[in-house]
Amino acid sequence: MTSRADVSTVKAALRAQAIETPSWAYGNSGTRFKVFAQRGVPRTPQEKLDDAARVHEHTGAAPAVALHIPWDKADGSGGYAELATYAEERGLRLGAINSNVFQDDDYKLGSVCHPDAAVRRKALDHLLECVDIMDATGSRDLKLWFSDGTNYPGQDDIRARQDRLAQALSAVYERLGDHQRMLLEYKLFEPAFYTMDVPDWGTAYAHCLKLGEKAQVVVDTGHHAPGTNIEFIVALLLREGRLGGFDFNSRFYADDDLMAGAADPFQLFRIMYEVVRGGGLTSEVAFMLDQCHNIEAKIPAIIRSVMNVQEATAKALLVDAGALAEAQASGDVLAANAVLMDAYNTDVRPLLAEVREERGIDPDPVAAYHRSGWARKIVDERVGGAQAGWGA
Ligand code: PSV
Ligand code: MN
Ligand code: MN
Repeated sequence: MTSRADVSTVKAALRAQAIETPSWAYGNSGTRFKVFAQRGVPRTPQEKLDDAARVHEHTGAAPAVALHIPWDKADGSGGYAELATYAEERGLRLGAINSNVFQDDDYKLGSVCHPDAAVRRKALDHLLECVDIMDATGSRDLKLWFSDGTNYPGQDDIRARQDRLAQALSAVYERLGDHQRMLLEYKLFEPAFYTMDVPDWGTAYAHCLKLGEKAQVVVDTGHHAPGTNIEFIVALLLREGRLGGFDFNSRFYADDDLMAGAADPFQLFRIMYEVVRGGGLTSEVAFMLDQCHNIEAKIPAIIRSVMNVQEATAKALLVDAGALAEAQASGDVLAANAVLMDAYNTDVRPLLAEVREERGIDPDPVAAYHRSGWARKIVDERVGGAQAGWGA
């Protein structure tokens, strides 16, 4: 007896999936060598939301936009509440608030792990301000990524830095409202090259465990050593109830921030299979993109990324769970692997086209975007684009 998921269940799950896009992906970005500025990019947080609304219109699957503070500062009269209303009027909501304690000169030796208490205080104040912003925007998630670390053995005390980190996290945790969460992101290396203070999922998990259930780990797919089995991490965190979300992107070498599913669609499928298997296809797991489009057009690249996540999800949903369980129980290694590969090798594009048509969307979102004339309109109307944040 097999139990291949029926098409209507798969379609319902695909219709329910929401992928959050990052405000910074709409702006200009680049490497430390050069930012190739594109014409027509947003100059304000509002214009980023205008572009995000196009992505949602053409995919039906990108209703939330993550902000990065202070790149998306909204300190005008209506402030962040007004920005939230602006989003709502465009069929969007504001998603995770990303803190930024990595761009000031003060943070040369770290932020919340800095040896100087005054710098730690400044960083903590920013994190607390981010929770104030969440109150105004109605955002559920505070995303914490720390560039903190050291470059040389002996530069600072590894254990003391963990103590400082724990103190700051605990102060932020205490400030969270009942329905707010903190998502702690880890990164193997860069900008620090000897130790990062949150280098891996284990460190993030250990801190989250001590803090409580509102502290969850976020998996940025670009933040691992080559060859790391990310789906194992995902399976484990989900099993422990600590997978808060994803920052999806692709990497060939390190933190490349290319489009999700571009470098290794098979890995994305394996990750999404573990999500489905672990019951993680719910709003408790935030499916976010964290990408930079340095040389390609931004809006169609974000549409493509959303579609890539959808395709990996569709394939994961098509895995014949019954056949897989049977093969696994009987120790039939090849048959078990074949069940997974059958799902991965299914062309799900017609299925996703149907899902789009059923909700009144063009089955080909990229083509529909190109036909819409939006790309021309923003080049004509927007003069002088803003940087995504890096180097701004
Ligand atoms: C760090 O590399 C990171 O992935 C963090 O999520 C930051 O918030 C983001 O990049 C900024 O682009
Ligand atoms: Mn990230
Ligand atoms: Mn990153």
